[in-house]
Amino acid sequence: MALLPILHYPDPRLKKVAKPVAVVDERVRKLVLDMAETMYEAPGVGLAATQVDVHEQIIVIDISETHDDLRVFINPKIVEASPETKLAEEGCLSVPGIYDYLERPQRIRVQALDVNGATFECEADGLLAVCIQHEMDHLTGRVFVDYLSQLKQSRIKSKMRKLERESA
Ligand code: K1U
Ligand code: ZN
Repeated sequence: MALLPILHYPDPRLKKVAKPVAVVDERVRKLVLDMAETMYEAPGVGLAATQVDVHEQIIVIDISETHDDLRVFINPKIVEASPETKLAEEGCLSVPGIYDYLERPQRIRVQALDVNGATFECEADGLLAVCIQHEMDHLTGRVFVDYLSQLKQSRIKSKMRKLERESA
């Protein structure tokens, strides 16, 4: 397994739209393992392939405290979303140190492929629902700060650029 470098906002590569995975093969399974190791090490509860500069529709999530409940979603699609919404705090490994509240559907039903290429569906609410929607946004080139006001976005961009300069 290998740790993959995570792109930081406002890197333009975070805006790329991911393509569907054509075949779930050993290459994809190795990428999933590398993404999981990268997420656990960060540490985070989710990671989208876009964040490691791979523009394919792959997400890994583990919201357990024990790091033993890895969920993998390949070519995910939201097939149902509740009309009820919920305000929840979000963070992002691509925007370290920034947290803010977004409103999203409270419950979703997702269809995806697993690591064997089999189709499955699952229902999610709470943190899992927030995380799936946040990661699926990455696959379409959206970062959670894109939903915030222009003022907040420009402050966050300045803060991130300062951090990059300091760590260079
Ligand atoms: O997409 C990402 O960068 C991962 C992100 C997922 C996420 C968390 C919370 C709400 C929405 C999406 C993170 O994992 S941020 C880090 C984080 O939340 C966390 C880190 C350590 C332990 C528990 C949570
Ligand atoms: Zn994120």
